Amino acid sequence: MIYSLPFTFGRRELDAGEAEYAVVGVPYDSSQSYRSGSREAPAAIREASREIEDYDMLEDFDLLELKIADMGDVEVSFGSSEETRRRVREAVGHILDNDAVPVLLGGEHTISAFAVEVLPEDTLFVSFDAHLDFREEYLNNPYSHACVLRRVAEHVGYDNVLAVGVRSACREELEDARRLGVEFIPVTECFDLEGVAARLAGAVEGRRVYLSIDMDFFDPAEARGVANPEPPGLGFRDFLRLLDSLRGARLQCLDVTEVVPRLDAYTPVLAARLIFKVLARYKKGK
Ligand SMILES: [Mn+2]
Repeated sequence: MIYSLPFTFGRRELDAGEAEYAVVGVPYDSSQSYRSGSREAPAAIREASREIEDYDMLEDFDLLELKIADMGDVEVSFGSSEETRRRVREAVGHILDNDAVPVLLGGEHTISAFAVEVLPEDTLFVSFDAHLDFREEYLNNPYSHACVLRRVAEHVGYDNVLAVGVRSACREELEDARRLGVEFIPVTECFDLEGVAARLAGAVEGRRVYLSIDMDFFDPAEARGVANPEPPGLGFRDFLRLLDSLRGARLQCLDVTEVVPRLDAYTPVLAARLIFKVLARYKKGK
């Protein structure tokens, strides 16, 4: 072969109709309030994914067993969040209609609120995130990334969201979350890994799960290239332990958000590896 192909996730060339997992980039970062640039993340995560070995030695698993199609990016409508929201819904709906699991590359965390709207209302939304993101609105914008958990909860129900690793919230959103019965696990409780793993396993068993990973869940020492870094967080090894506890879930959708590649060249590598780990563990568990 003389020519290299355009970057696809993991160098995959599968058609959507044959895929179990469909990767879609959503280069949307219009509401990022501190360090912007996550619109560059889908390309950076794809580039990193090309360099990951097909055989995962630690999992004893051939990643080529994962039938992945790369659909490309949703064409973001800059200036119209409403139009972008409509396009994300359409893209995710199309993948679900084809019986594949959408794997969304953010973009900012807001994309989860767009995507979840086409998932069944009894879906459990499990978010790994440093932030509670439960504001009614932020800077007059109800679709700010600081409001994502609230928008999601309005669709799936307040008792169908679970935020893990939280360490940043304003007093008002904390009170709202408690009053409305939203379950969240502060990062301090996550330091007891075995305890939180058992709690997660119980929460997700047999449930349809939307797994949303905001990369600021990790300690900034491991993931520096994020929009709103928030120490202290957990490490990748800890995350892998928690991932084991999610085996009983039925994965409906996965997203990885808030990577800002220009701030750090490693964070997209971590994001790409993490996606393969999630899919490999689920595939092995089947
Ligand atoms: Mn966050």
